[in-house]
Amino acid sequence: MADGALYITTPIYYVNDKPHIGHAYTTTVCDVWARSMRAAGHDVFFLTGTDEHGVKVEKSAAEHDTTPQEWADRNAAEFQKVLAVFGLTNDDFIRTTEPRHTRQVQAFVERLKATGDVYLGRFEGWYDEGQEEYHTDTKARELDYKSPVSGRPLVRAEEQNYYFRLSAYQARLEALFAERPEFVRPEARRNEVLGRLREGLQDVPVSRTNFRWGIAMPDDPEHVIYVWIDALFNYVTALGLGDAEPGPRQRYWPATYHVIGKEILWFHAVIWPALLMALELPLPGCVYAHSFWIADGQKMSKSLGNFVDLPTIERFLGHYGLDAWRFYMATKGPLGAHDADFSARHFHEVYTTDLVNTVGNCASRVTAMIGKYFDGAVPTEAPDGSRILVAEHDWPALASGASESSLEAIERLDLAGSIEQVLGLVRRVDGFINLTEPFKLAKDPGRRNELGAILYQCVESVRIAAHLLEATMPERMSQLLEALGGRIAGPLADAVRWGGLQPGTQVAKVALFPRLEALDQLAPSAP
Ligand code: ME8
Repeated sequence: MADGALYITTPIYYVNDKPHIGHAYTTTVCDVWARSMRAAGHDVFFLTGTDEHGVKVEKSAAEHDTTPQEWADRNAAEFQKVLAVFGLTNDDFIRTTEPRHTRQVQAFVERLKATGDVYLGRFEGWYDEGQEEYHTDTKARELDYKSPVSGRPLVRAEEQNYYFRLSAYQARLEALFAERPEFVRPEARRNEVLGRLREGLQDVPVSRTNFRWGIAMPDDPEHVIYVWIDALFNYVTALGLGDAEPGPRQRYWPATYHVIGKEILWFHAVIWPALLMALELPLPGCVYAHSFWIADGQKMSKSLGNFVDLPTIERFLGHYGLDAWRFYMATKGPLGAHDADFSARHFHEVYTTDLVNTVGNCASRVTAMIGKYFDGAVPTEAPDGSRILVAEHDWPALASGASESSLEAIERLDLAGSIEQVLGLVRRVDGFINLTEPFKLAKDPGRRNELGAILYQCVESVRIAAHLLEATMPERMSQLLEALGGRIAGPLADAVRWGGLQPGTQVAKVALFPRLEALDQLAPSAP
C-alpha cells in the first residue's frame, strides 16, 4: 500500500432514497478501514456524501410538492443522521449541490472540452430511464431490452449531446487492467469488467437536455451535465483538485480505495479512470466493488418492501449495541464475490458465539482472576527474569503473528480476515486457561510465579486483541482498554508490541457483552 496520505471513499448516495443497510454497510466498511489506518499512524482522509442532481431527484421533489433543492436538503440530512447513528468518522461530507463541487465540475468539463475529449455530437442507444444509463446493442439484447434493476422496458433514445471520447481510451484502459491486476477487486468483478471492455468502448454522453436539475454545461447552459459525470467528480472536488489553488487536501489524491457496490462498477472501473487519464490526473489505487446484502434469502427491493431500513437497524442497535452491529457488518458482510444474507437469527448467533462467548467471556475471565488472585494488580510475567514457557505456548510470538496478519489483512480491506486473526488469538487464550487451569494453581502457594506468568500472558494477549479490534468495536474495546489501565499511545504497531502492559497496573473486572434474548424479527410488522 502507498505510504503517506491515504484516501478512502464511499459512493455518494442518491437523495431520492432513504438510507438503508446497503448505505450503512459501505460506509461502515470504509470507517473500519479508516480507523485502522489512522491507528496505524497514517494520515487518512475518509469521504462520503450525497448525489443530489438528476431526473430522479427532480421527479421525487415534484411528487412531494417541493423543490429539488429542498428535497435534497431534507434527504441529505437523513444520510448525515446515519453517520452519527453508526459512529462513522468521515472527514468530510460532500453534496453535489454545493458550490465548491459545481464550480469544479464545470472547470473539469471545460478542460475536457479544450482537449477535445468532450465534443458535441449525436447519439442513439438503449436507455434505462430509472438508472439514467445507456446500454449498447449487445448488452440491451442480453437484457431482453429490460432494465436489470426495475425490469421496465429500455427505450430507444436519440439525443444531441456532449460526449466524452471514451472510445479513445480503449488501449490505455486495457493496459491499466493488464499492468495493475489489483485495480479492480475482487477478482470476479475484475473479470466482468475485462469481458465487457473487450466488446469495445463507445463514447458516452456527458450532458442532457431532458432535465434541468443539474450543473449547467460551461458556455452552453441548454445542456445539463449528466448526473453520473457530475457524481464521479465528487472524489476530486472534495479535495479541491479542480480549483485554481488546489490547497492542502490535494495530497490525498490518488484515492487508495474507492469502495462501491457491484452495480456501479462500470462507471468507476472504466469511465472514471478514462476521465482521469483525459485530465492527466493519477489513477486511484483500487476500485473495490462489494456484493449485496440480501434479506432472509431474498433480494431487497422497494416492491418487496424488505429493505433493512433505518428503523429496523435502530432496533438492532438498541438491543445489541452499536459495536455488535459493526462487528456483524465487518465479519459477515458481502465484501467478497458473493451476496450476504441478513437474518436476525444469524445476527444473534454471531453475537452470542463471537462476542458473548469468545471476546466478552475471555476478557471477563482473565480480569476476574487477576482481581481474585492478585488484588487486581497485573502480575509479573517472569519474576525470576526468565520467561516461563507453559504448555509450549510462546505468547509473544503468537500475539505478534496475529497482530501482523491482522494489520496486513485490513490494509487489503479484508475485514473479516483481519478480525478472524484476533478472534483466533482470543480463542487460544481461552484454550490456554482451560489447559493450564490457573484456578487450580491458585490453591498452591508454591506455584504463585507460574500462576502470575500465566495470567500475565493472558491479560497481555487480551490487551493486544482489544487494540486490534478497536476500529471495529470502538465503544467496548475502549472500555476494555480503560479497564486494563488505559490505551498505549502512539502507532498501533507500538501499542500491540508484547510487554506493553506493566506489572503492577491495576485492572478492573469487565463485562462487555451481556447474554441477550434473540431479536427474532427483522421488522416489527413482519409476520
Ligand atoms: O448508485 N447491499 O447511489 P445509491 C450492499 N449515487 N450495499 C448496497 C446495497 C445492498 N443491498 N444497496 C445499496 C448511487 N448499497 C450513485 C453513486 S458514486 C459516484 C454515485 C450501497 O444511493 C452500495 O455501496 O443507489 C451501492 O453502490 C450504493 O449503496 C448505491 O447507492
